[in-house]
Amino acid sequence: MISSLNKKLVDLNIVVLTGAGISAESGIKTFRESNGLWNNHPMETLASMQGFENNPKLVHEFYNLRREQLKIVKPNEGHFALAELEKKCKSFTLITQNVDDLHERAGSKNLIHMHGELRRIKHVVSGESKYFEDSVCENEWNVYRPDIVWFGENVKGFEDISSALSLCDLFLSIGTSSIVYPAAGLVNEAKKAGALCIEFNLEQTALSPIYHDHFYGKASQTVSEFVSGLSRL
Ligand code: BJW
Repeated sequence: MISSLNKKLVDLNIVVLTGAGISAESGIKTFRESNGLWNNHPMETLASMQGFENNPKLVHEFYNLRREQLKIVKPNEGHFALAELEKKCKSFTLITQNVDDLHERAGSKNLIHMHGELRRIKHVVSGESKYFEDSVCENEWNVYRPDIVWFGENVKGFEDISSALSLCDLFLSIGTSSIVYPAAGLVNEAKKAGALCIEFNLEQTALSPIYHDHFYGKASQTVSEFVSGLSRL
């Protein structure tokens, strides 16, 4: 299937979309699987402006805990393989839905956090965003919110995402359930540009039939093996 690209790796424009599955083996829970992050709460309570306005304490405590967790987790082979791939092709855009910072810690450079970042908070009135590693304390619960894209809010970097997709030869979707839009629909833009589209997951997703090829298994392994294979192109 890769040979159908008819190009050498140094000539390829690659776009990668990652989801919670790529960070699962680093110890960060996914959202929707059993024992996932949202098991104990309906997602609207934690991932919507209305949920935040109803209970800022609950929402800040949830994100404070996850910010603390970032201090102990590390990137895995899947993150490192993508950082290596970036050095070898013509252009590389990594679009992540993840709010952790494991891609940048693995060395990825051209990275778009389309759903925001755990290590940023945003002033609720001015919208000003700042880097923040600690816990938001009680006297600031109504002043700042996590700089995370919640349901009903616009995703970040969409212009850059669209222009990367318009040139794309190879589109890889890794560790996402393909349930949340507009991220799930990016594969359609890649296909319009004529890209070869490949999905990496533990199992089939609702959008698997759209992809040209699939690698089932743990991303740390399947992505590293795939990148090694591409390097021989
Ligand atoms: C492994 C693995 C291993 C595990 N190896 N794989 C109806 C139709 C279409 C759209 C909509 C609709 N109704 C509403 C919408 C829009 C809405 C939406 O899509 N809703 C759906 C639920 C239907 N989207 C939005 O609101 C977006 N904004 C938007 O559309 O703006 C325009 C607009 C403006 C005004 C009004 C309306 C629209 C914004 C979406 C923001 C999403 N934010 C979240 C929450 C962040 C908060 C937080 O972090 O706490 O981002 S949702 C959550 O899901 C998070 C994730 O980034 C996102 C995607 O999840 P992901 O990464 O796919 O994780 P999982 O858990 O679902 O899947 C993990 C996968 O990994 C599984 O498949 C496993 O098998 C696999 N896996 N281990 C490989 N080792």
